[in-house]
Amino acid sequence: MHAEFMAEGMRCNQKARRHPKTTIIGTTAEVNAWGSSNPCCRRVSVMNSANKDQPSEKTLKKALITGITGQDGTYLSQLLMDKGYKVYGLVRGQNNPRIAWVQQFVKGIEFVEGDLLDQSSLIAALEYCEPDEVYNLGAMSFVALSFKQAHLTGEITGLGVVRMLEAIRTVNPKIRFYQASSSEMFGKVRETPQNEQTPFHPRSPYGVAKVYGHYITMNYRESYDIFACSGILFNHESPRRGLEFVTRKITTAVARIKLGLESEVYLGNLDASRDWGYAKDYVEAMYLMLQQPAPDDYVVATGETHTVREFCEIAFSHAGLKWEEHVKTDPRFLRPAEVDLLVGDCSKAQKNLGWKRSCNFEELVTMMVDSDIKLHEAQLATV
Ligand code: NAP
Ligand code: F7E
Repeated sequence: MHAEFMAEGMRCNQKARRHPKTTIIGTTAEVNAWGSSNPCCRRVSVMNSANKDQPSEKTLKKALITGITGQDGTYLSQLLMDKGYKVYGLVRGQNNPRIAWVQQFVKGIEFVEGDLLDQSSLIAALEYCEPDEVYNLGAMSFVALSFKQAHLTGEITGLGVVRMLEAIRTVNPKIRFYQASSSEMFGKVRETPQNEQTPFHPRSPYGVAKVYGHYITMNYRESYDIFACSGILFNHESPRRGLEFVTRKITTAVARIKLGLESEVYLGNLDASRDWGYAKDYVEAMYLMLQQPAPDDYVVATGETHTVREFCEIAFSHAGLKWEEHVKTDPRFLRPAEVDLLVGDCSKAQKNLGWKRSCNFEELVTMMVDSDIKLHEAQLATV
């Protein structure tokens, strides 16, 4: 029902685009653009000249986020709204059920339809939103799946970037652009720790697609003077992390085992080492990159690395469990090529952006375990 309501809201926004005298800029002044009692129009409001308390259209910064329905999209949209931005979120598909999930965490985003596979939808989204900044977080982001859907991953995660950059070049080359690059680009690492100068050696179709996205972002910056930045972000996690990623798979399993719903969990390579940080800290770095006097690329990381095994140890022991009694391995979760070790050197981001993390590894793991236990307890209470 909720998702239906949101989809209806998007249809109304399209209507507004065709209404030349309607200025759609905010979410608080509850003046309906069509004077209708249709609930789908409640989310769209009009700035009216009598409403002096609201920021004017000129001063209100606007951002369009792709990947709004992902982990980072929810944290970034909240951060930008707290800073007074009007936030638009690009959503793909018909009646995307993830909209309702986003709305549990953030209220006031205006959703617009669009798909990184579809050039014309990106142009239309930019024409409608007129953003000052675009954050391109949309991707097929699950490395394991990228081996099974290599072509699709290239289309979304790689070519999707050039589609958005072309849309920016066409509609307004002054729009500032953030590309979600990834430590997966380092792959079979050439040096440790990895920094902005470390050569890339991707080990998955996802990593390869991200390398394309990274270089095309750099190319549009150099060729067309677009303010385009790449954040080379190392793994970042949170209670909102997708269940397919190893950290959340482990913390969900801990919660379910603790509550007697399951007894074991099957994982792949326990020796893989990752530089894991907290997603809420990392979206701050994205925002800071687009506020600098000149565009550039930055590594964002903690500088520490931990194995999947260490993650298990802390997660299970936090819940009073012994990980060895519950964690089993299954070759189905091994990858055709693995990234063995990642650890980032974020000194440039610290120095130029003034960025620093707020949460260490143990705090991150225990926060995720506590959150999953609470979530499962709440679910059990409703049964
Ligand atoms: P995520 O939770 O997997 O979210 C991915 C987002 O991409 C979802 O909102 C998804 O929307 C959207 N998407 C997928 N296909 C699309 C398409 N064809 N058109 C438009 N949107 C599409 O990812 P995340 O963890 O928030 O990461 C955000 C970005 O940072 C991604 O680009 C990821 O590759 C990159 N990154 C992540 C990490 C990390 O550790 N989290 C590290 C480095 C880089 P649907 O709801 O429609 O599926
Ligand atoms: O795997 C190992 C697995 O899937 C981490 C994405 O956000 O970060 C993420 O990519 C490690 C790998 O994340 C299981 O083999 C063991 O070595 O949580 P993950 P990822 O592949 O590092 C980068 C920076 C991104 O850009 C990506 O978008 O854990 N591992 N056992 C397992 N992984 C999973 N998923 N499931 C297991 O059972």
